[in-house]
Amino acid sequence: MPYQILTDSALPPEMAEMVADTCEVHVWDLTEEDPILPEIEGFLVYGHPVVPGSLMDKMSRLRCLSNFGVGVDHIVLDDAKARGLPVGYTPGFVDGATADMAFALLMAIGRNLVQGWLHARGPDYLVYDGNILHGHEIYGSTLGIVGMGRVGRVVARRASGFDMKILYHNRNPSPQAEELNASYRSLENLLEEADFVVLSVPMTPETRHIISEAELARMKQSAFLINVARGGVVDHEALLDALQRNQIAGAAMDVTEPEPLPRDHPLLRQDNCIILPHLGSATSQTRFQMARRTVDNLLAGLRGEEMLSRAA
Ligand code: 8YV
Repeated sequence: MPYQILTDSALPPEMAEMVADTCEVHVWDLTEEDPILPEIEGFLVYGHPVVPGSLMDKMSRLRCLSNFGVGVDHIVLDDAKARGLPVGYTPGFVDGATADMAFALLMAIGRNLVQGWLHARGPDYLVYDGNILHGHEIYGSTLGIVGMGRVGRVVARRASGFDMKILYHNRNPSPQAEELNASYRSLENLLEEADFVVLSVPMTPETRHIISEAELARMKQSAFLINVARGGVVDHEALLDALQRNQIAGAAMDVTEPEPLPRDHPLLRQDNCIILPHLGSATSQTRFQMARRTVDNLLAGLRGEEMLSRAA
C-alpha cells in the first residue's frame, strides 16, 4: 500500500518522480474541510501555507510533516511537537543560491539594472546620455548584514570579493563572523553606517518588522535595503513611505508579506524598488537538492525513522 501524502500544490516532475514508487500524492484544496485529510499519513509542505494544530488534527493518521525549505515559520512547530509529529526541513541547501540572490538584488538596485533595462528597451532611448542612472559604487562600499546565520555568512564571503567593508548584527557576536572579517554592530549603528543593508534573519516574533519607521530613518539617504529573508521582517507601510520620500535610495526584496502582494499595491509601482516572486533558492540545482532532502525526510518520518534534518 503506498503512503497517502498531501501537498499544498502540484509537485515539480523531479520531485513527483522521487515519491512515485512509495506514495500516492494528493493536492490539498487548502481548506480544513478537504475530505482527503483523514486519509493523510505524511504532509509534504511545498509552499508556505499556514499549518496550525487544527489542521494537523484533521489528519488523524498523520505521522510527519516535511517542509520544502529552511524557513518553517508557516508551520506551528509547538503544535506539531505537542502532537508528537516530527517536522523535516532543508537547512544548508539554500544558502549559496539565496546569498547569490542577495548579491544579484544588491547589484541590481545599486547599479540601476532594472531601470537601465527599461530605458534601453523604451521609446525614449534615442541618443546615448552619460548623465542618467548613476548608481552607487558596490566595490569598496559598506555592507551591513542583519542575521549572520548560514545565508548571512555566505553573503559576507561574496562581499569580500567586492572589497566591501562588512558589518553584521546578530543577537550575539559570532566567532564565525569575525573570521570572515565582519565587525559586530548594534542594529542602530549598522543601519547608520551601511551603504547596503541585507536582511537574512529567520522570521520569528522577535524579527517581525525589525525594519520599520525608526530603523529606516537611521539609514543613510543614499543607502539600499535588500531583503532575502521573509516579507514580515519589513514593515511595508513604513518602507513605502521611506521610498516615496526618498528617505533611502532604494529597496530590493525577494520576499513580501503577503506573497504575492495585491496587484494594486503601491510598492509595485515604485521605481526605486525591485520586487521578485521569492526566487532566492530557485535554481535547478538547489531545488533538486532541496527536493531530495524533503523526500528523504518525509520517507524517514513515514517509516518511523529519524529524519536527516528536523526542525521539530
Ligand atoms: C523556498 C525558502 O523557495 O527555504 C526557504 O525558507 O523560502 C525558499 O528557499 C521555499 O521554501 C519553497 O517554497
